[in-house]
Amino acid sequence: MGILSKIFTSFAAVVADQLQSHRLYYGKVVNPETGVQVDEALAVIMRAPRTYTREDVAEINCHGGPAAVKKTLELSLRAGARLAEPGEFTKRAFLNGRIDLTQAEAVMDMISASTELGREAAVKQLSGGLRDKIEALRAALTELLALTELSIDFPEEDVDYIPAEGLKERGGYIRERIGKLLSTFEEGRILREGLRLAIVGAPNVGKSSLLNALSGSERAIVTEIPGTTRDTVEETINIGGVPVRVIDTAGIRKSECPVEKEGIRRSKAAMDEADIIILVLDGSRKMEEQDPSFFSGEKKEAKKSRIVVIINKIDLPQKLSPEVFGATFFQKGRDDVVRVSAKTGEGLETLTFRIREMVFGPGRDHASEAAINLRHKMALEEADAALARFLEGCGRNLSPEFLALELREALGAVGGIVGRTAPEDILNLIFSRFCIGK
Ligand SMILES: Nc1nc2c(ncn2[C@@H]2O[C@H](COP(=O)(O)OP(=O)(O)OP(=O)(O)O)[C@@H](O)[C@H]2O)c(=O)[nH]1
Ligand SMILES: [Mg+2]
Repeated sequence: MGILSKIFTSFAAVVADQLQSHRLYYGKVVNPETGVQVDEALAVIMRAPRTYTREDVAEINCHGGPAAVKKTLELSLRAGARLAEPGEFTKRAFLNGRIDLTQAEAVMDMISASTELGREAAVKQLSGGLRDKIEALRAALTELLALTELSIDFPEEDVDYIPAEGLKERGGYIRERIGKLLSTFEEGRILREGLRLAIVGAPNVGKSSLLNALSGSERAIVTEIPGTTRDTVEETINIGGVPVRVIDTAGIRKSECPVEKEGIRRSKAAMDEADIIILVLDGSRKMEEQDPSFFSGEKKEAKKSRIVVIINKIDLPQKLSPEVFGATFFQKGRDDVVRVSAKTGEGLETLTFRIREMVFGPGRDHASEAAINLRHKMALEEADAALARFLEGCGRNLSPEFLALELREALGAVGGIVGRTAPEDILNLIFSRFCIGK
């Protein structure tokens, strides 16, 4: 407030100290040393506790050009303000109990969201979607702990005494809920970090054309000369709301040219790192002319569901016999193959649909209620392991004291997700990920 009164004069002729809370005032930013006006601006004072951080806040909205902002900032600093550390406002909001740790993380997700789906997921988390689920888990664990401890205190009496079977059943149910949350990790990772998708295939089948068609730009060079793309080309594209890092690669064939050989090595590396591989075939040429044998056996069994086979150039007369496929490509049925033309755009919608399905699961193309991140995953796995030991202990009729220890560990891990038990270094790690003051 003091700083604001030094550098801002309201046209409403109110001294800055007496500005009403949550009311926007029109005025000017002045250099207090010279009295010279720097900019016309709007200023607002928001008194605690109805603020983002639950502390008093003063904001100046000046004109957006870099010079006006820089000068206003400079005057504020000279008047006694300091720059916020990365994530400082959100950290204060967390420390003052306005939001929990999952909501603080959601602020970061929101700032870095590059697509609608990413934004939607961040909003859900920001409004407490994940926090509520975690709090419900904590409540269930606390209840189970209370029941377990009851049998420590009153081992012989049957005041509400729950036999081991009852404890096991409840414990099993909590594990199921943890399992459901854990299963959203992959989706959360993709919405936050983007999906890595590699386009691979023989030279000249239209890989670069496909990248260009998907991104709606001329990102990669396309020519009729086989071997055009030498290095991998990356572009982040919004595919049906999913942020996708598409990697166009050099066509794979036998080559003696050292440049091409290095390109091909990079193509294979991109394939290894990809979440989804798009294998492109040229429909206007015979299979023998685009030998994809490099591909078979390249990927491990577990990853086969992550491969989309595409026949490109369907606008031309077709020479690639579809029957070849069933045998060649992992017994994939013909229905699995997506037919497109990078030139006319035909079939690209089906491809988009297929990619979304791979992210959200078959028949489901919307995001989960709450999708967890790596920190949540590690904590949930810790809780799950403790619960597994608890259940095993119940089976062996271990003494309730030991069982309660496991439950306390699970509770600690789950509590850490919302920040009830998070140590300082974890907090610093989370907030330093913010690249701006927010
Ligand atoms: N008619 C038709 N031509 C296409 C289509 N897609 C690509 N082409 C043409 O095929 C040729 C090769 O296209 P590229 O996109 O450069 O192929 P590539 O797979 O990236 O080739 P390399 O980088 O050499 O491995 C170009 O002449 C394109 O115009 C298509 O759907 N229809
Ligand atoms: Mg290319």
